[in-house]
Amino acid sequence: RTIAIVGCPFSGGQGRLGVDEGPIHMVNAGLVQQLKGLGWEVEFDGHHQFEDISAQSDPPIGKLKNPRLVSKVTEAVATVVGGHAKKGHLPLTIGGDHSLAMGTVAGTLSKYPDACVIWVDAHADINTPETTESGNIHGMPVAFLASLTNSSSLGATAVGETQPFAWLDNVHLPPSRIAYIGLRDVDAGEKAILREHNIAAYSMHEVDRYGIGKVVEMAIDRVNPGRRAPIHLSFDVDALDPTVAPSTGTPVRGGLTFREGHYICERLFETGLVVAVDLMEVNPSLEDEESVQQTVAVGCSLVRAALGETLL
Ligand code: DIR
Ligand code: MN
Ligand code: MN
Ligand code: MN
Repeated sequence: RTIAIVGCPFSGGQGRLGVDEGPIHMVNAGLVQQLKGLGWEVEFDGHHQFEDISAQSDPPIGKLKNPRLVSKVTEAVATVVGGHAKKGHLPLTIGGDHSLAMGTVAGTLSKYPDACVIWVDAHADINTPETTESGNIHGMPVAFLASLTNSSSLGATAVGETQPFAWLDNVHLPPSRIAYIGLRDVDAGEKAILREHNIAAYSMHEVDRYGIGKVVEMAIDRVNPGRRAPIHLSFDVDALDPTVAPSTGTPVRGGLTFREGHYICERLFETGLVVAVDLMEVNPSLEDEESVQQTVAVGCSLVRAALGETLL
């Protein structure tokens, strides 16, 4: 089996510079060799080069910041990820900010229309262009994927300009096929959306209550009842507690322990259903050097766990 690493040095879905360096640090830390060590063929032909759109030519649309840039980049990522999936390879996308998952999940769905998504994150990333308080698109990818919003609701564009994100209007991830683990910083508007659509959401409260073992089984059963559908794992490193993964743009205390994060990855791999993995939001420009090293190392080890590394 072959893994295709898609390195995505991209930060346009949020405001803090440096998250684009995440994939470069993870590859420099030896990720390719580590995955080969697990017995995989690994394809990596350098980090993705994105077309640049200057800030001046990308003013906000409604509240959305950098809409044209994020749309272009995520559409390109969808094509690349979908291309690898169609060859039977397992795309591993390293971010970069979590807006990239609009592209990765769309790519997965192009090959596996019945795929479900396990979204491991402190945040629900399900704001719509109406509910967003920050305007940062990394807080919105799930709303776009689940068609809770469409491009025509984005707000006015220039006369004659086509709506960015129109390409996502044909991507439909049913809300019944999304499960969250690790939530603890969910905006009021997002809570209403989760409730309205009865989305499977296991916050840190449920992790405390049932333990991570039970939570992962419940999450899989909610989105994948027969345990036959392909699984896309989208892991935001800020799901981990900031003591475990300090170098990330929006850390929130009270997160997953090192083992809880790894357990999720190990258990999903054991199902044999994982067809794509994302590891997002490592920002090597935040915190001191030791924190950066720690966060990069934990990012690599989460990926290894999701791709078959076992403790014994
Ligand atoms: C917040 C933070 N809900 C927003 N989201 C983050 O900007 O929409 N997602 N940090 O990872
Ligand atoms: Mn490939
Ligand atoms: Mn996220
Ligand atoms: Mn997050």
